[in-house]
Amino acid sequence: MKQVYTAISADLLHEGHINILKYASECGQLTVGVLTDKAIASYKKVPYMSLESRVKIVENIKGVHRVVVQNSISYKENLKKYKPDIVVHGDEWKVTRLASIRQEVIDTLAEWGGKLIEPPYTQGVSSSQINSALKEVGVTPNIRRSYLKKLVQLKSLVKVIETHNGLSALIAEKTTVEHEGIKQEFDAMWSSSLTDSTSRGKPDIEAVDLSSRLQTINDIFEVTTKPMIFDGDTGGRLEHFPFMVRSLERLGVSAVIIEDKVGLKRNSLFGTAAQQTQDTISNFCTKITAGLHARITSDFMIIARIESLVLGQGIEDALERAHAYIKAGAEGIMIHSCQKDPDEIKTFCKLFRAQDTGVLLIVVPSSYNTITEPELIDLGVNIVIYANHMLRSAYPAMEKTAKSILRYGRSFEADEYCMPIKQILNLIPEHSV
Ligand code: SPV
Ligand code: MG
Repeated sequence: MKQVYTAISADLLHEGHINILKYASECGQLTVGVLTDKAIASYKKVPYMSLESRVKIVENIKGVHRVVVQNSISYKENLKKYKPDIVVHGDEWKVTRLASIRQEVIDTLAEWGGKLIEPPYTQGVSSSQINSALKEVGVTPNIRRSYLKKLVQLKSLVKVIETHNGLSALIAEKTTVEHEGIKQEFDAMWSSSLTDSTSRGKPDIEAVDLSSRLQTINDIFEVTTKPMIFDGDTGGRLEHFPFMVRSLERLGVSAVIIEDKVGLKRNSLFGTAAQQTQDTISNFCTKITAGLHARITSDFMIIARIESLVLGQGIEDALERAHAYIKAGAEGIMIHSCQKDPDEIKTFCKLFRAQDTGVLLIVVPSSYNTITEPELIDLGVNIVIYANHMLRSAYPAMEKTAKSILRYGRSFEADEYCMPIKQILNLIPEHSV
C-alpha cells in the first residue's frame, strides 16, 4: 500500500479539509502531520485550539491512519522521517505565500521518487473566511486578556501598535501586508497615555482620568478582538493602583505598564528637558506588589517601566532597578530611551538578557527608530510597541486638509487628501441584527 502524507492546522476545520483528507486516504495509507502552535503562529494567526485537541480531532476523522506532529511550516523534517510515496495538498498553495514550501516538498520527494498530488481546492470555503466571521462575533474579556501570554510564548516578537479610538483600533485589527511570503499584522494594541491625552487636546501629565481612559478602551474593545497593553503612567498613588488593576483586568486588558516616576509626570520623550523625579526602588516595588495582589487572574500582567536612561541615571541604575522589580514580581520590564541612537538600549538589552532570560523585555523605539525587528529579536526583546504612530500620522493629514480648505475657500482642492465619500460610507459596515 502506498504511504501518503498531508499536513493540516486543523484549527478551523471545514468541508475543504475533509475533501482533501478523503482524497488523500483514497491514495493509500494516510499519515497526517498536525502543525504545532508555533508552526501555525509562524505564518498565520495563533490557533484557537490546543495541539492536543487538534490532534484528537484529526485522529477521529475517517480515513486517517496515523497522526504525527509537524514542528514547522516546512514539511522537510517529516518527509525525510516518514518517506511517503505521495504528498497530497490542495492546489491553492501554488499561488499563495506557501509556494516556496510547496517547491521544497517537490524537491524533497524527488530524493526517493515520491510525488505531490494537488486536488482542486474546494471553492467557497476557507479558514480566513471563518476567521473573519469569528471576529464579527467578537471575543470575551477572558479570552482577549489571556491571548497576550499565548502570543509571547509562540511569537519571536509581538508587534504592538498604538490605538486611541475605535477607528485607529480598527486599523490595528484589520491591516495586513504580505511580506516575504508571510502575512504580517499587528498582534496587539497599546493604549498610550500620550495619544489618549493628545487626541483629547490635553497634555500627557495624567490629567485624563482613569474613567476617561477606560471609556477609550471600551470604545476600542467594542469593535476589535486583539489584546491590549495599557500605559498606566505612574500607576497613580499606591493606594489607587489596585483599583486600576481591577478595572483593566475586568475589561479584558492583558497587561498594565507602570513607570517608576513620582510627582507630576511628563512624557519620557522630553528626556531631561522636563523636570521629573524617579521613584525609589523600594516604593516602586511596593506598588508592583500591590498590583499583583489586586489582580484576580494570572493572565493579567504587571510590567515595570524603567526611566533611568531617560532621566540620565545610566545603565547600571537601570539594571539594578530591573532586578529589583522582577524580584518584586514584575513579569516584564519595559526599558525606555529617548536617544536617537539605539546604542544604550542595545547595551541594556544585552546586559539584561545575560542575567535574566525568562522575564519579558519590552521596548518602545520612538526616537531610535532605525532599529529593525530582526535586531530586536536578536537582542532578546519580546514585545515592540509602536507607541504613537497612528495619531502622529493622522494629525498632519488633517491639518493639511484644513489648510487647503482655508486657502482655496472650497474643499475641491482638498479632495486629493481625502478618502472618497463612498469609501467612508462603506468603511464601517452595519451589523445585521
Ligand atoms: C506613551 O505612548 O504614552 C508612552 C510611550 O508612554 S512614550 O510616549 O514614548 O513615552
Ligand atoms: Mg505614556
